[in-house]
Amino acid sequence: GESPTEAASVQHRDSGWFSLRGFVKPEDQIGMVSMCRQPGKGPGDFTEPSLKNGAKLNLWMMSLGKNWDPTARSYGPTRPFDGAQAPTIPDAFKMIAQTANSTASESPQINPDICIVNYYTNSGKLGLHQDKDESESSLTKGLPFISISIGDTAEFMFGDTRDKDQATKINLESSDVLILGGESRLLFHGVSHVKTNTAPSWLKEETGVRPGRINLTFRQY
Ligand code: MD3
Ligand code: FE
Repeated sequence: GESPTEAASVQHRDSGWFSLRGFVKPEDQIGMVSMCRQPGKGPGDFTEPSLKNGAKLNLWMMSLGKNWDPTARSYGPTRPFDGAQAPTIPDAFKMIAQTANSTASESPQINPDICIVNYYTNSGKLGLHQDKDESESSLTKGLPFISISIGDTAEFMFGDTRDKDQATKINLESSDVLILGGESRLLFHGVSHVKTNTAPSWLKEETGVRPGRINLTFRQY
């Protein structure tokens, strides 16, 4: 069969932006979904971040490697609300992200120490925001983020401002990889909505019936 590097189509947009469509192999997509479920209801499992205004995003988060605390906007070995240690990032995950980076982009390689896993239900969304934190050294070092999408397709938006109407919208499908380096690291970005019943049928059959989308973002701080 085709190797992922042959099958994937690479696109280069603005400075530092690379995307690969169809990069993650079916068996790896299945493996990633199963592994993301392993923490189960144990320590470090998915939690629903609460927003100050009480709004619902229908988005659940899990941090691997280190914990990201969205309220304090800081990193640590454990998460503040229950003291749970972040599960380790599986080597297989790192390998897929790094291979995508070296295949597609001109960005330097990263050795990810944190992987943020977002699970969106079919009504999940994430408003336009920047990933720009004082504690980030990745920005000054010019290191990229690597994002992998699995499951239902998302309409992803990005732009130079917080204005939704000016944002560019693209679909992120199961197996797509985005690499955000250089100036693209500072783009405003978010998920406008998830498209019901758009995941590949073999993925749904293999991983069960829970609909929605998983996004894994690999970062080195
Ligand atoms: C573009 N996650 O976790 S991933 C996030 O689909 C986040 O779950 C979205 O935004 C998701 O912070 C988008 C792709 C992504 C990640 C970081 C970026 C796109 C980016 C940083 C700059 C520009
Ligand atoms: Fe983000």
